[in-house]
Amino acid sequence: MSNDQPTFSIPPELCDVLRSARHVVVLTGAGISAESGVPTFRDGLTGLWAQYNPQELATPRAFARDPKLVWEWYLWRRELVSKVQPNAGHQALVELERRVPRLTLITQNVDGLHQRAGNRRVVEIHGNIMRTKCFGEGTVIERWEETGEIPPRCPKCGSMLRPDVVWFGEALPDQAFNEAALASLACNVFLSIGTSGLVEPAASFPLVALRRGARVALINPEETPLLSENVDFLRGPAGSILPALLRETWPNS
Ligand code: BJW
Repeated sequence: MSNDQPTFSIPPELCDVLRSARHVVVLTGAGISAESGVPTFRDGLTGLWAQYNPQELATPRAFARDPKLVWEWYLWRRELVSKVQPNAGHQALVELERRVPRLTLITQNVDGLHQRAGNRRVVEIHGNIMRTKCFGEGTVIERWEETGEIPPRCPKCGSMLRPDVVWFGEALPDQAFNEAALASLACNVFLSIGTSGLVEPAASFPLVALRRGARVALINPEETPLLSENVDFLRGPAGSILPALLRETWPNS
């Protein structure tokens, strides 16, 4: 075998539990979109944006201080996301949705790639980069006049417009949070995929599932704080691990 092959083994017990699960929860983070060419959040930015730290741009304070900078950063990311395609990891989750009686796909990603891959129900806990809302009133805005002002202004109240994403210090959308929290309490299997597990409240969802007796697996090339003796660690890129997990769980299809 060549050295650059990912090395991972999938515990047969995980496949058994997955095969008979009534409710599976998947939590995804930036790592699942990395193989599509979307930089992860904690990787340094490249090119024009190399000098900035994403964690310092994704805050209401950064937007209030320099709205033009933050708006242009999101414009750059919107363009990037619109040019990339879902990868084998995203596709495997579409297949998983077909295989299990109930799948709750919770994503921290704002790139919409799960929906573009074909997952029907996606719980977006950090919003969606393609939507825009009013910074003053929080309402989603679909059309506005391009006057050359950056950021553009809300046609209803004149406040600045901003992307409809959740920044540090902001509350998650109620419905998405409730759905994610309830599913974590009720599932039989929880797969945490491509997330550093550093950002709350998402980082707590697999711990809730673990405490309630679910089988929890971590899919990531790197160790994360979730790793413990009670968690299956499938070490490697999601685009290889997820198709292998499906093949080994449902070998005859
Ligand atoms: C691969 C791979 C491959 C690479 N395959 N894997 C409790 C304790 C301490 C702090 C807090 C707490 N509760 C709340 C906080 C504060 C804060 C927080 O968590 N801070 C931490 C930094 C400590 N949380 C919040 O502020 C949240 N709000 C909140 O809790 O509100 C409470 C409230 C209630 C009522 C009123 C007001 C407030 C909001 C968090 C919002 C996070 N937003 C962002 C930006 C979204 C918009 C945007 O994209 O611009 O979400 S931050 C950023 O981090 C983004 C991500 O979704 C999120 C998570 O990152 P993720 O996905 O894990 O990415 P990375 O880059 O960290 O990791 C990538 C991983 O992939 C790595 O592990 C790689 O190894 C792996 N990987 N290639 C698989 N091929």
